[in-house]
Amino acid sequence: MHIYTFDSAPNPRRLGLFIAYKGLEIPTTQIDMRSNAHRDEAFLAINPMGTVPALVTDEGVLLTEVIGICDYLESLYPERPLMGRTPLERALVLSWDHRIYTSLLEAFAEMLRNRSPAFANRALPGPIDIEQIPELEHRGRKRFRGTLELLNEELGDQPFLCGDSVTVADIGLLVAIETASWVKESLPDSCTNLQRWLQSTRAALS
Ligand SMILES: N[C@@H](CCC(=O)N[C@@H](CS)C(=O)NCC(=O)O)C(=O)O
Repeated sequence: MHIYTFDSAPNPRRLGLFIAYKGLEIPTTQIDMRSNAHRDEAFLAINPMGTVPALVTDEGVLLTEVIGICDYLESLYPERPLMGRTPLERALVLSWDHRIYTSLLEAFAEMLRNRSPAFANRALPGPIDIEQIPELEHRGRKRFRGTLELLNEELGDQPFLCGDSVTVADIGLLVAIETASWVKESLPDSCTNLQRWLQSTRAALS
């Protein structure tokens, strides 16, 4: 199998932390997004979506979604599980991951991509050129902040999002928080449960 990625971007980072935690070594090519290599014909021939990360299996099948790639790797390499140990845990992990993706990572992308000239006509990732809607920056900011406060309440004194073990959902939340400075956001000090969770999650993944 082969992975195409760009380590410093948020979605690639989700996959990178997953792979590092499991201690996997997978042949990898960096697609330099700063020079728009993800939009080059050579990469589009591999992944017509033009997004990273992407994994091509030994059978030649393309996987383009982080959660799908993680699920595949978890099935192949079940040691050091990150997607739950029982059917119910797995359902909870997938639900949390989806929620973190839609409420935080998409809110982050809304802030990042709807004002900056660097993303003119590129308001959404992928092959379709889409114009910016500047008002979405405000909506993304409101959603991002509100979601952190909600999560802080819901987490309470639980060690991780899905209970006692770190999972792929925690990785998504960690990446959203650690990348927030790109859009001048951060985890408020008042979110004390999440502050504690952040330390535990960094330690669990290191
Ligand atoms: N739904 C994809 C999202 C992948 C994605 O949006 N990746 C960004 C980098 S963080 C990208 O490739 N952007 C390409 C672009 O901006 O055109 C996933 O879950 O992996």
